[in-house]
Amino acid sequence: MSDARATHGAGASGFPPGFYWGTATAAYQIEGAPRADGKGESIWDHFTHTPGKIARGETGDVADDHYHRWQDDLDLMQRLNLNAYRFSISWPRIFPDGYGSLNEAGLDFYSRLIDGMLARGIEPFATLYHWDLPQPLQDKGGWTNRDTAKAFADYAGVMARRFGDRVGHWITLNEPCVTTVLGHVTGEMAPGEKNPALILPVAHHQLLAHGLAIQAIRAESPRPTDAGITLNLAYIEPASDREEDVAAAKLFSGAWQDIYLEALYRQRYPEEIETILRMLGAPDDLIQPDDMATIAAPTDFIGINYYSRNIVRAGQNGSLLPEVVPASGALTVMGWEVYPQGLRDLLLHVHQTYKPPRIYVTENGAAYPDTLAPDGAVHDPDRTRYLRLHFDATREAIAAGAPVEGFFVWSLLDNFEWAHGFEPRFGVIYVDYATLDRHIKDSGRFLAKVAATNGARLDAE
Ligand code: IFM
Repeated sequence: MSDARATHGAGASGFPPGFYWGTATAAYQIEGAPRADGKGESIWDHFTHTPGKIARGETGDVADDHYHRWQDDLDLMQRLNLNAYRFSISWPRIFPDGYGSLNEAGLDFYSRLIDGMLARGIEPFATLYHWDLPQPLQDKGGWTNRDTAKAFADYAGVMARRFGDRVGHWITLNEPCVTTVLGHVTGEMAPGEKNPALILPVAHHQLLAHGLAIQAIRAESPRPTDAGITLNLAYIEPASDREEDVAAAKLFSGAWQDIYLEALYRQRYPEEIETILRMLGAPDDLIQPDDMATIAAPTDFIGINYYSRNIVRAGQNGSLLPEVVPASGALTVMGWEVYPQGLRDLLLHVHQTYKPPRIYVTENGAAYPDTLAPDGAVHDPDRTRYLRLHFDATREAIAAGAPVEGFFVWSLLDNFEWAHGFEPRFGVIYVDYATLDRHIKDSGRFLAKVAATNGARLDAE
């Protein structure tokens, strides 16, 4: 949104005045209520109820019961002094079949949620797709089917028409690379396909969906709006200077993230990556005239989700597939290396290479093994340290010119971490899954001080 608060450059704390301090969540990970008020089935409802897919057989059927506790959760955000909230809208709550008949009760839920944010001085950042594709669309091929992109644009247009008076920030897709690789190649995420030939079709149709949705949002929103996409970017380095490792890192980076960046900002797929992906089996007529121009239409911002660094080496024993070297050093519960300088360098790389008008860090955070003390406290110094280091890295990137205007911690609440179930706890608020009670962790109190001082109190405990 081209409003007056978008002033680039650092304020006294190192963060621009009006910087957005928020948390991020996703519908399937927190809402529960999978069939409430006419909601349709999503691929995650389906996948989690398929035996053997999720650790301990857990599902998001209840999750944090945010669908019924949203007012308390917004109150908690207010207690944390947050001025923004990145949430996702569940497509099958709005269109149970993915398209066609609109479910007004689903719209009402988000309408109340948005009003609740605004009443508390919290700016809504709505993500339209955080992986919960309506199952009826999956039954027609999901992201392998070009029609899914059109259905997504229709849904995006309806959202902008109905909520655009109150929502000024739209994120089309969250982390399309995860849908592509983990959903269609390794199969560890919904829909659980294991077919490398799907990489290019699934990536391309998601990007097309994004481009068509940007057009629809702009056409339908009743006021000028801020619209962009969120990518999950890792800081990728080769394991050595050996030619094979350098080539492996390039291939990994190409398939994981460069295809999205290059398509969005340069209207092309990196040639060598496209060649390899086509060799894996993409159809000849996949990319139709005007597709790349649609995908690369200018956006108002890029959202970057950053967690860690990946060191990549050539596949062992003659394998052509690059390998990620197991991380060492300070690791989170996910086995991810704590590498804050990667965030600074990535923000600067994206700024200098692709020049987006604005950048939001739309996710950053860490899972650690938290315990709830009898007095209700949760002492999580590792998470506080992780956040402090990444806030600082962001401040350094801003000082070096990156137009970063908001930071969303992943996550508000402990929640359903996809195939890992509930074990990894990412929240700055602890959820006692036996009672669903919430307890602000020490890291949440730290975030509250940072947000209240616009980053001047990074030393606060
Ligand atoms: O929980 C996920 C989220 O859904 C997308 N980004 C990464 C998070 C942590 O794995």
